[in-house]
Amino acid sequence: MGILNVTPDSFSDGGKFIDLNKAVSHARQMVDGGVDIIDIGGESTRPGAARVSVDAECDRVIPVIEAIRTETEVALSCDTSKSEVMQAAATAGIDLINDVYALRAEGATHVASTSGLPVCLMHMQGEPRTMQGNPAYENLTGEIRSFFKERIAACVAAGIERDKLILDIGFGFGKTPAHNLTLVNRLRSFLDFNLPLLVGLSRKSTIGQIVDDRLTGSLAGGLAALERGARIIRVHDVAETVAAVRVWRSIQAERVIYE
Ligand code: 7PJ
Repeated sequence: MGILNVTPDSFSDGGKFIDLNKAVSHARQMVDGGVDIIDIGGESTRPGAARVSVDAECDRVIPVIEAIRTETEVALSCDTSKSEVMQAAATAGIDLINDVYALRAEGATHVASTSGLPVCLMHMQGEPRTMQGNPAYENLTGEIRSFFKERIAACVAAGIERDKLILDIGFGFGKTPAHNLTLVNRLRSFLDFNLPLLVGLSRKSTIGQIVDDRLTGSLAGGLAALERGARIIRVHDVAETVAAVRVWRSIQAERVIYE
């Protein structure tokens, strides 16, 4: 999954893709790099980021979704927590809802259910503005497992088919670096939900605390996640990730796939 930020204040892309032409050419570049899903987001969820109105978020993401949709078949997701944005994005032709708030916002389960789209449910302790204040867990994996159970039940109760759900530990969302790294290490303990696992650690501060070169660090982290059962990794650097994954997969398959 390649990240396409259309926020003027997102920490990594720093407003580079607020412009429609730039967003579309970034999308093309990801397609050329071998991306499977392009994740389009219009609200920064970095710690302390300002909230964005429904209209402002739609103004950012909907034209980008429509433009990319007309020129490529690649799967598109929308990174949003607002039901109105989910609805507009569904109408514009996305293939997946990616919600860091796990459909807890008013109306979100309803929109997801009626759209019939798959949904990624991410775990977050607290909310973006305050989540990095003092993240604390008595039982890290146990609490996240309970959260997933509760959200899966809420989604199923709202009419979303269970097999349309994807789970995400929420690397960096209300977690210390130690929590983040532990969760990737213990990713296998979430496999028994029998749902695809998504991990997003690309260029995040926990990676930056280990190494200066966040691209290389993200590649290593992404492979560690795949090795432990992640099915989707959410990344900024698509071509580099695809190359790394190709080598990992060749080893997995015990055969050379580049011939
Ligand atoms: C994630 C996300 C993540 C999912 C962001 C950033 C922050 N969606 N959206 N998982 N992170 N599913 O990219 O640094 O980890 S925004």
